[in-house]
Amino acid sequence: MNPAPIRWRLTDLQPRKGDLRADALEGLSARPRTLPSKYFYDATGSRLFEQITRQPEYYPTRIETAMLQQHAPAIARAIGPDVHLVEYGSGSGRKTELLLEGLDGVVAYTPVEISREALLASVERLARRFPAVEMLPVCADFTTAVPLPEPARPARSRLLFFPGSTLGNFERAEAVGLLQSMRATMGAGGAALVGIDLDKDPAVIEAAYNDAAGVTAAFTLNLLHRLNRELGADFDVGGFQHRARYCTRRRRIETDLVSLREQHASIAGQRFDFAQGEAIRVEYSHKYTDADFAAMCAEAGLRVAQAWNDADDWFGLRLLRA
Ligand code: AVI
Repeated sequence: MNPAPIRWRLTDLQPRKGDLRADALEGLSARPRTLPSKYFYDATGSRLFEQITRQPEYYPTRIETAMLQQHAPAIARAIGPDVHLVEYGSGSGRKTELLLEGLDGVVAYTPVEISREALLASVERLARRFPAVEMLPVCADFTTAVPLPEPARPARSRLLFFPGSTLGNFERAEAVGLLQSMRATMGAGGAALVGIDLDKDPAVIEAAYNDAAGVTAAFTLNLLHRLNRELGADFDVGGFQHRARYCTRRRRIETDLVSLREQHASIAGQRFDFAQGEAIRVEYSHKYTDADFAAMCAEAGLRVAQAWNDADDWFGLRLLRA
């Protein structure tokens, strides 16, 4: 017997993946020096991130997954039937599956993802598992407003799913901009389900970004390996160290690559000198209080319609409406 046909249609908005060379030269010339965290996710970085999510110290993925399992019925009740589920990023699997299983009749699923390979891989897998759901992947940069494809069978509403506290990797003004474009995308009657990491004991947070197995350190240092591989740079990666510290005032993990000695590296013929102890800022991971998050939503014209926290108040799911 032939397998059931897989119903899916790709919309390719041909996003620019960014310009690694120009961004690296600009960031390393700035003071303090920076490299954008979006460049973490090449094939090696994506694999290392998956490994991070399985480290005992990295609580967000574990807790959020358990919360989705527990609250899927309440989320389904709040959303109603016949929904077009839209996910920012191409869902690493289990969390998306929990929603596709738990919501009441998902008409279509649209992951919005900049990497075509990651997008197609996740859709192929989910299409087999959920043959009744029309798969409408969009290859695009979700930080810009994304026009969504219309499902063959009309949906009653859209639910935007933005898990993992990925919002926390954006600086506040960018995060508000992203919430604003989510509001435009979800449309009248739509909602967004956003995962947010909550402010807590700094020791717990710092441990999550400094796992004992050193996976997060390898993930961060991969950025320099990537510059060597793709731009022919000559960083001595062993001469740099991963450092992730929680800034309680700004409520964010600040991750740096710290030069262990005086050294230099060249990229595309341009030389960069590093003093001993000099840092390259590579990532922020903001943590939220209820008041912070509600204020950001209000600035974006959204309100928190429902909120779920785990028993320790470490992680939250927020259902947002216009
Ligand atoms: C993807 N993002 C939400 C992760 C975080 O927790 O900020 C990325 C990460 N960086 C280091 N560990 C995990």
